[in-house]
Amino acid sequence: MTDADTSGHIDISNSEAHWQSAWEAADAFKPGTPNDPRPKYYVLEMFPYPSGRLHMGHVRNYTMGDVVARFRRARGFNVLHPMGWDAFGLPAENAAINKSVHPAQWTKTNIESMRVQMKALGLSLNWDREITTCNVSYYRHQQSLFLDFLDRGLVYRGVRDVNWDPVERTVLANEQVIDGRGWRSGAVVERRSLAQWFLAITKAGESLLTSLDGLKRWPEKVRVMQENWIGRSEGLTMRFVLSNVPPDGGSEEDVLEIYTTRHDTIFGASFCAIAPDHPLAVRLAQGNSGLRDFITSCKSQDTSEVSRSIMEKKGFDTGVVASHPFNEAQALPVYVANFVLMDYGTGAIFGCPAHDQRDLEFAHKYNLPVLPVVIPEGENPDSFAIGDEAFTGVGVLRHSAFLEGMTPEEGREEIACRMEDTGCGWRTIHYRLRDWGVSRQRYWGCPIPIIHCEVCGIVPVSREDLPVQLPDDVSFDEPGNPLENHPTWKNVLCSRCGVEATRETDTLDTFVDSSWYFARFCAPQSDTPTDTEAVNYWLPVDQYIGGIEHAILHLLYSRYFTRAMKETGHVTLDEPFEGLFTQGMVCHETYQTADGRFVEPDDVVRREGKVFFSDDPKTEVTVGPSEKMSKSRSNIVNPDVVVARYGADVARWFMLSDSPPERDVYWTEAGIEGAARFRRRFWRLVEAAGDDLCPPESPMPALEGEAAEMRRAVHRIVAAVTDELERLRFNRAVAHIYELVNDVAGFQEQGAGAAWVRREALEFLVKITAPAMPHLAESAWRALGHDTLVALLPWPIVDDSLLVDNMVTMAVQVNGKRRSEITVVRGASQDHIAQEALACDKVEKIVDGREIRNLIVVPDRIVNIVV
Ligand code: ANZ
Ligand code: ZN
Repeated sequence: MTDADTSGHIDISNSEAHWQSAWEAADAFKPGTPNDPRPKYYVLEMFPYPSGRLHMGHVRNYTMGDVVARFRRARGFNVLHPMGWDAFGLPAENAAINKSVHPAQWTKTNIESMRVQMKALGLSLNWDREITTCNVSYYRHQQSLFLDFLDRGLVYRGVRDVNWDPVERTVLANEQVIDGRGWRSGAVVERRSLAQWFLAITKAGESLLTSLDGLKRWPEKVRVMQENWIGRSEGLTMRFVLSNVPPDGGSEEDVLEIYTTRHDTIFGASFCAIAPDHPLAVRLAQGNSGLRDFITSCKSQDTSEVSRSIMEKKGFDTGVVASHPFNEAQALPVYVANFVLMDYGTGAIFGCPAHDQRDLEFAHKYNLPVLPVVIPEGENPDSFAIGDEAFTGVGVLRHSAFLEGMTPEEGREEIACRMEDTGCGWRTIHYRLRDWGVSRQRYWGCPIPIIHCEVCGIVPVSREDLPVQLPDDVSFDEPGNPLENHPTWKNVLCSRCGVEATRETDTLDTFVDSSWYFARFCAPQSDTPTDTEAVNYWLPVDQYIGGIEHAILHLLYSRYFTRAMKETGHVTLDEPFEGLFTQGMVCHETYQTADGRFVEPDDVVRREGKVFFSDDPKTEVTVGPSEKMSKSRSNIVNPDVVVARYGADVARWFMLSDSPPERDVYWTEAGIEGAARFRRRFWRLVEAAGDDLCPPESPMPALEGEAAEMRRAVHRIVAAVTDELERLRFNRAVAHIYELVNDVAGFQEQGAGAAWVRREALEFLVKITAPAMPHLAESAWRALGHDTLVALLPWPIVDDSLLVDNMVTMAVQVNGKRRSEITVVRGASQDHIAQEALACDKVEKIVDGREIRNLIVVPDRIVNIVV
């Protein structure tokens, strides 16, 4: 082991690896059992997808988690800090197609290299709990959870439209559809209805919404995003009587049920519209080829929220009319319209163009009346007109019969009451949240443990036949799902009746894999999905840390899954993550040549304030703004290179020091150099102190003067760092550590007291720096004459009595008039205070050599001088 040469440099590569093996040998990060007397603390970073390489975002995320883990351990907690791999998913299949490597092999190789990278960062992880979601030892339990959910009705089979790539013969995720075409084939994507598996998340909508309030240690913005995603809407379902419906053999009364949240605008209604797949539309299309064509044309459109708001609103007048519920004389034409969705509300609306932008665009296109009924304060109801923009603000209801003069809210109440009285309408609650479709027509995912039997229908695989293992021998040469094309895997005997049947070839959405891994980490070897004692002890996760990009889906799914696991007896809580922290991104400047090509940071050189392309030093490059590091912008800094050059501690330090953890951090050469300088300075400080320290564990001598002051400062800084780390304000903790280094460097006192205080200061400094720069801390601890590991030591104990402010400010009066003030040590002698008071410039001037007739000291408050 070579900690340092005489020049103050540390042999980074050797000493970091050395300490990593020392920690491992000492089992330093192994959590205690549920019987441990210490309070538990579960800290978790969102586990990575094994893409093959860590990026700086990972480094930032895991460094923060590691600081929390090391800090909590030192503070006396029993800490669980595990790591694993979210290992199923598309990129592995793409690699199989493009590079002819089996997804399992590709994934395994990637995991191995990323694990090496993580270990080099010195993360204090419980590697013996590692979980890999593509291992059958994990997904077998997921299959049994699926069956438990199925038994409880939490899983069901339904039909939903999917994006179908006719060339690849596969279903595409929304993100894989670019401008209506398959991302790889370029083929025009079709919509197809497929039977799929769903998790009934909407049933938990209310609970998922109301519990958000209790998540006090979650960022406000994440709670708001989840709230919007769940999208609770309180409205009214109304029945409209239809006429002019072509006879179709049915005898039911023809009514249309619509859903609205703006029933106050009912007197501004000018049409009704139904979704292209509404049963009435389907029925009417049977005898109407024009309508049939229109419906088909709607099928090819994307139904995302954004595209629906910007796409052209189109409709087809069915000829059917609906009578206005409060004005039978008014007949509203019924359209089939492309902006009405079947799976929201009732799939039918009444349109009020004056107060809804989509309805307005529709009305303009089909020349429907635009009648404003909500009139803004101060406008004349008879002249107020709507142009290209609907009025969605508040105002007073006009042209509205019995609602005349009411506020919109009063109007809604009145309409709701009247409709409920007549039975023509009822109050309804809808959620924007959709049930979670978990079927993926993919190979590289957890097989869904279901058999399709012609006799019995859908048959769950019996428990004793679990796991359903993915076959290894698959071919990616043909388009489509390799499980569909596999000659034998698919064919099984029905476990109920014994006839030949087929397996479900869909696999589970990888979001399922990541919806319960945090529970599995509590007892990763358990032969049931969770171990009751372990989950009851470790859950909830005390601090979860990850990117804001997971603010909605992953977190919502995990919250739902936890509820479903509770219902099926696998856990006893609803909310899996007590504290959530979302860190900012790692950004870097971008460099572009004149022809628009992005150049990597390593390929530019700076000269005379300009930046050039290093391959061709005459070519100047344009420096663009700092943006999230990404391949497409070529502004990535490779963690391996940074760690090799500066060491893990420096990378970690920079990640923590430069900006608040929730904000983006801008990677700069100057920044990382600054971190490296600080590390050297720290080390020199420890080395240089050598002879000026008392021996370790010496008793504290009596302290006074500068030494006592220094000790006070040290304790105050340690208290501040403790507080900042409690609140995850890493950059502020770093700032305090800088301050302490400066204080220690500037402390030049000699003598027994100073030697003792200096040692205490350095030892505290080492311990409070250890969470961020754990390797440096160990080396420094050795240099201070110890042979223990900092990783196993408790946090410094702050002497609270040193934190109370010791100085007191007193006013100085001369002849009853306040003239000045002095700051003295609390409890200072009367003589000392008198001297200080008389020595003030102002006081001296006023006294001006006159005789002091009286001088009264009111301790800690005031000095009265009479001349
Ligand atoms: C009449 C009306 C008048 C509406 C007005 C809005 C403004 P939230 O709040 O998000 O729940 N709507 C209802 N079902 C729909 C569907 N399946 N497809 C498309 N739009 C639908 O939105 C409720 C409003 O969205 C409803 O209130 C309805 O239009 C529309 F000045 O009814 B409203
Ligand atoms: Zn059967």
